[in-house]
Amino acid sequence: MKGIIIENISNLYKVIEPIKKELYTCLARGVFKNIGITPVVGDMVEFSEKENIIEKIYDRKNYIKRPKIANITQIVFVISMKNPKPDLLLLDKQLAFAEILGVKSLIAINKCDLVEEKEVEKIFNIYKSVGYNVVKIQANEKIGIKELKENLQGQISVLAGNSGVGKSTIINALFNDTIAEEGQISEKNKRGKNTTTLVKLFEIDKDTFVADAPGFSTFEISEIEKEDLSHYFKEFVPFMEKCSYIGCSHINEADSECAIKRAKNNQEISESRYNNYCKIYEELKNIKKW
Ligand SMILES: Nc1nc2c(ncn2[C@@H]2O[C@H](COP(=O)(O)OP(=O)(O)O)[C@@H](O)[C@H]2O)c(=O)[nH]1
Ligand SMILES: [Mg+2]
Ligand SMILES: [Zn+2]
Repeated sequence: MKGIIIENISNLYKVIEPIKKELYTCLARGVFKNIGITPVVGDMVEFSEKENIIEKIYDRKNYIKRPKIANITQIVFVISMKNPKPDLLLLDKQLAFAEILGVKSLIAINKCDLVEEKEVEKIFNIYKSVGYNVVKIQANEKIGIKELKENLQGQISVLAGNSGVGKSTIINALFNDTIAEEGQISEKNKRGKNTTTLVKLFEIDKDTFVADAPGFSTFEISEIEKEDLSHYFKEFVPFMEKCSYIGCSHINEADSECAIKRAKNNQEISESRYNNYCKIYEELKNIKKW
């Protein structure tokens, strides 16, 4: 039988069989350890129904180390307008990470009730004009949840964002909308407010999974070369080839030589995105020196 691992507690794996939606609690075969691979949440696996043993792990489309999760198709970056205030440097770093990973990004701007509309619009427009999908929500009142849900359809999404931005509230709002999933709600509530480090996939609709992944706010982009960073700021790409020098850093070069700086001056690239690019570039430079 074929299934998807939706939860892992020590050596036990909860596997959902996607057609009948039956849940199986499985062990993994010892052979995986020998070949240096352990099943993780998100893995598509072959398992024996009789013995409840995972026999095979299908090739992964992608894999994130912290938290351990495989085969995601989308990351939902949650920011809140207030408490905590938006951290756009972190967001831009995370968006670059998603570009490297090759998964879709969705930005959810939460707690829109706590500030004036024009503040929300400012951030919305920065990212909308880059070409990202952006939704404005107020999770505690379930405002905007329908549009959010439309953007989750058919995807395996993981929610990322600083503590307190509203990730758990969003997951609950998504569920309350799906009456058939009551079993999963109560299981969720049982765990209460404990800050658990476990990743768990929730099926909110057919072929639609969402994971609340605590700790999924620090990203490893340190592996990338600073020279490659601009490729992952996707609105920079069309301008890059018009820079005078190959290997233009888009920082120290004169405005007359750098098409990205010119684009920033003409407001074709947002100042906020450009400044964060410079900050991340510096960070990467310092990591490498170290
Ligand atoms: N005012 C307001 N508060 C919210 C909203 N969404 C969530 N909250 C509150 O923000 C706090 C943190 O939410 P939580 O879901 O635990 O954040 P998490 O740490 O990202 O999982 C809770 O007290 C929520 O009730 C919102 O849209 N507006
Ligand atoms: Mg939470
Ligand atoms: Zn340049």
